[in-house]
Amino acid sequence: PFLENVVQHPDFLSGEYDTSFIDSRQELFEYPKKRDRGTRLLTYIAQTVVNGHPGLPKGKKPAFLSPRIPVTSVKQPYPNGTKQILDKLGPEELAEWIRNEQRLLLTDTTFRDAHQSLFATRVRTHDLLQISEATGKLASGLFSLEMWGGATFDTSMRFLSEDPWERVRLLRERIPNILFQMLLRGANAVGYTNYPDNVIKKFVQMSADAGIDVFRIFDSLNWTEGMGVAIDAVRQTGKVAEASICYSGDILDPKRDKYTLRYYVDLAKELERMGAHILAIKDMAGLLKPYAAYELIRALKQEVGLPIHLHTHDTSGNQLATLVKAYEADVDIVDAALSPMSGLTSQPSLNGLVAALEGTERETGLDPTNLQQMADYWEDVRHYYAGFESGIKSSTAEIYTHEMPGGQYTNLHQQAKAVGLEDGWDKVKEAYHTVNRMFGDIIKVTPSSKVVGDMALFMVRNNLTESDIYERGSRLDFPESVVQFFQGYLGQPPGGFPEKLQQIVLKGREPFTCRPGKLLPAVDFDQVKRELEEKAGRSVSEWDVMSYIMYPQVFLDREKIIREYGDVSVLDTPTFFYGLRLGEEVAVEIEQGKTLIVKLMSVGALGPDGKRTVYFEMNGQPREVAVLDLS
Ligand code: 3PY
Ligand code: ZN
Repeated sequence: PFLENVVQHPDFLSGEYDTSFIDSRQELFEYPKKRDRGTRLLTYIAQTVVNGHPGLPKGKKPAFLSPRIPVTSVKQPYPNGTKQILDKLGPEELAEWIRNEQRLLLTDTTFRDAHQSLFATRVRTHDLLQISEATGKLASGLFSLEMWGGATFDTSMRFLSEDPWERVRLLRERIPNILFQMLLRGANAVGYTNYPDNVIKKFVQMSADAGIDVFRIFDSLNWTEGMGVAIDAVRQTGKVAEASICYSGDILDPKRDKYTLRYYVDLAKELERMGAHILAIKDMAGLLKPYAAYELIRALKQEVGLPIHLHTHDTSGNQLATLVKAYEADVDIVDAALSPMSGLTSQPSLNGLVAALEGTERETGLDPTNLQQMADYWEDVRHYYAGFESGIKSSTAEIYTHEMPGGQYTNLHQQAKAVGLEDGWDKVKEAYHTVNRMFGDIIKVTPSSKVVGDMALFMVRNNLTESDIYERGSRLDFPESVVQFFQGYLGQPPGGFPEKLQQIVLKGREPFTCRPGKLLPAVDFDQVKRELEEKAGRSVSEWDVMSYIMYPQVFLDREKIIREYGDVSVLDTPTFFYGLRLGEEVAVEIEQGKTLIVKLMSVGALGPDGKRTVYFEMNGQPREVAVLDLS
């Protein structure tokens, strides 16, 4: 342990030591009682049994059926798919292939947006891995799997104690044939604020190295200047730059004259000039009505040379009709989710769409029986996450009024509840609409949607009306995200900021109109690495450094968990969320070929030290761990 302490010491690692290194560092002689992986996992399970998992009721582990994992033979090879086309031909020729393809192509969003929009992005890598080989073999005709980016980066660390990079690498090993697609928030990467240019470039390169093929890039205000660095970075990796226009308003409503058909066509042409390989229509709130989709896609097909990829959310219940009208207008690719993970704030049903188009000229070529097997799996697995479901039971045409993105709708609902505004949810939705108007009718998608949400919550919580803001604004402390937005940290909205409100919010601070990336100093990755090693007390990888740059505190919090419990991603999901029932036994594969059989025997009484001893059997041997009872 002494040598281990020396070689892991941050000063030693950074080379900042001299001959007094050992004498002057007492901590080198402090040897932690090394706890093996088994003990750490038992501690996690004991902790979950005694105190529950954050956000879930404790001590009530529901009964779950084993998920139906489709049986595929290891001998059955993976059929070639779009991944092989990209690897062989490169992005330009892939785009050409898409344009010439007779079939309507599909992206399955089950691994990313579906669970982001339905239950707060909680799906664990464990559950993705169990279905990944079957996905590669049964659905090899998909255009892509949207499986990373957006909120998954943050939440996988924050709530699941996982390494987001590991997720991509493990999935890539098991799905070698279908393109992997991520959602990249332009200059905001996978965060909520602009990053320096060198961070965006490196993030893109690392994502490509980890296994991402298609980068769906958007700017939360449709400000193309904020997208250029990311588009160029993707082009340099040889991967696919799919640039998005974010859809808001209603092109068929003459009263909504800010986001018109002309506006979108001009935007699309600009993205084509900037080097996009594919054009995405990102309808994050599900506002693109069926006949508007037809007009928009027809116009884009006429005026832009890029393949068109449509993404929408089914919050209104109208969006299968939108996909069908888009199909009639010759859209190239559309997004959908496997049926048990579809509908409401998620994407329309992939199984439903495939069936609807059967026998038509551009049918998808996907096998409905195979897709049903995959759907069966997700039907079972969704139950694990019931505790995170939003409770929203029906579609709503109210979406056309408040225009809240699918991924935010459920989240803001939770946030409203958390601050005691459950009854005020109607008020929050109304305030959201008001704030959007006050901000000048902006594009609302992460992170601009978060700014609108923060301001709406602020107004409801403080009982403020629109006129209160104008009359008493100089004495109000606005949320930090709102101040930053009006300063220009998210870029510039079409038509600029409403000046009066901007002055009220900024209180004399100077706004800027240039690209924030130009102002932000470049990050010194070596220096951050040293800083992180100091804080973490271990040597870290460049993947760790990037995760830390994106989410410093979340990364450090995860470090603590890993130190305490080890790698908890190896646990099955019911055990991860609910621990074990008395007498229940599970097998935990901690590495390939190494399995622990864990059985919960009993939970002891509360001791004078506030702890409970939890008794297990591990591989037949009695084991016990004591954990603090926090109740
Ligand atoms: C995200 O940025 O996470 C989104 O899903 C936006 O729609
Ligand atoms: Zn979406």
